Amino acid sequence: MDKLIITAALTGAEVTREQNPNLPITPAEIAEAAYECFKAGASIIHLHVRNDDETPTQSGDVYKETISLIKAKCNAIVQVSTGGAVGMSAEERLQPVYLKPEMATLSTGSVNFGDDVFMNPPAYLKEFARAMQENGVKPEVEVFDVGMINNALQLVKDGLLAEPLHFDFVMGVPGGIPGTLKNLLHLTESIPAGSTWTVAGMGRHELTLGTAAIIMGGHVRVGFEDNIYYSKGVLAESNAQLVERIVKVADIQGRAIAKPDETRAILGIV
Ligand code: KMH
Ligand code: ZN
Repeated sequence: MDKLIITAALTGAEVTREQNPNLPITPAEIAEAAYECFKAGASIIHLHVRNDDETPTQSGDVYKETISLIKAKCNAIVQVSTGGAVGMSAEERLQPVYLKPEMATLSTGSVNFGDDVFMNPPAYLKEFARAMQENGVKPEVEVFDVGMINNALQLVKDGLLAEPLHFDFVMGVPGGIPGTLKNLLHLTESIPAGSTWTVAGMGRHELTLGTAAIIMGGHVRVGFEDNIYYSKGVLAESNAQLVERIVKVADIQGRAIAKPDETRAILGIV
């Protein structure tokens, strides 16, 4: 089994300070949270940014500032979001890709997202994949439901994505695939041989599916974007606390943790 890649999803676009007062918002707060997660064992930082009033933004300038603050502290891989927030245009969402980060997310299908719809029509898929290809960015394919795997394979056929693919199974979003072990098994059996995968379980699914991934040879994403609780009814104190918890599970299972350069080697990031 490869060493375990831990991704820290620090802020997201939807969680508020009212829900968890420890949510990092400003570039400096996000960079500090990234550094704490790096020290705890995260090698990838899944990055969203916010305006000062907490609203989500895909501003290239805010991403640029945040990335440079993170890079000044550690060598974690920065994976920018191209999902942004529901309702944003393709142009808005693509802005951080032009900064040529090492990685970016690529959602390969539309999905109901709570009361909203996270729109990813076929034209977006092609446009986003092409932008990543042209800017030398490694995509992480975000799979909110099983049909999105096939959409990614179509992009491979179209010459817009290169194998081996790296998938993130985002499970337990209201409107997406439920966060069950049976579904995780089905997803892992539906991707091409040689692919790598990580799992982002929403809420209480973060720990159960993360534990399963550690045992199955997959990788794990944790953080406030997906889960604001440490245990039932108890808010997490920090993103790093969630990273520390999954590191403990990996230790118990005897799975070593990948450092950023080891993660680059596993994912073929040059
Ligand atoms: N905020 C969600 C609508 C991504 O980062 O690429 C989309 C999202 C996925 O968070
Ligand atoms: Zn995200």
